Amino acid sequence: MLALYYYPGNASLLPHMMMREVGVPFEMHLVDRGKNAQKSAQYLKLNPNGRIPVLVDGDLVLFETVAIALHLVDKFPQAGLAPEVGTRERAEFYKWMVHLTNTPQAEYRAWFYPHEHVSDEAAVSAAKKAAEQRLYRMFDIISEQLGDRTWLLGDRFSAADLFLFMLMRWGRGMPRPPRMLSNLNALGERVLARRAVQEALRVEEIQPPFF
Ligand SMILES: N[C@@H](CCC(=O)N[C@@H](CS)C(=O)NCC(=O)O)C(=O)O
Repeated sequence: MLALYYYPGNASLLPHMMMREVGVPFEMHLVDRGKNAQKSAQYLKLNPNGRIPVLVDGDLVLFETVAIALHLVDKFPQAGLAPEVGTRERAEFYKWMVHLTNTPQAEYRAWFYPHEHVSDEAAVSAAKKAAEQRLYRMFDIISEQLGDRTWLLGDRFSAADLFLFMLMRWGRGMPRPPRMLSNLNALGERVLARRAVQEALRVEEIQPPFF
């Protein structure tokens, strides 16, 4: 049985939505951030970085959201969450998954945890503002790349769209949230309309606004 270590709305939401898309049975274990459980000795055995999520698949223990996502697309190819291996579309899929994780997702760390990026307490709010400006630029570029396509890969829905939805959600409290870009907003609505996504949000007790 697959087991996901999660906290509502955290990066665990991507594998959670994916497993609901697949329709596979899985267990969910709450990592109680209110009690800093992600830094507990027990959790650090699963992820020595003390970060969420972790996926346990038998004796395989995986950390890193995108590694988990890629493992799920490979393990459940019938779910069609990624194009076929070796195709041009698959390469585009890799591009988006890697871009989303090492560009906006990484930048969000600087926005959510600006104190980790500066040694001077007085510089924290400037560091957050700078991260915000970089995030705006990143979402502008994603929006330009998306253009009038339905999904990041064009006509084909993939896990990359779920990933983008989660990242848009994280920015919902910014003065200029990603949804203000009309094509991103439309993609967000399309993702939100999926039954698997609604189920994941319901189970995590996430309330509107969703993104
Ligand atoms: N690169 C990691 C980042 C994970 C990450 O930053 N998770 C956040 C929640 S979204 C977390 O665990 N924050 C709590 C902490 O850092 O103590 C991944 O993609 O899995």
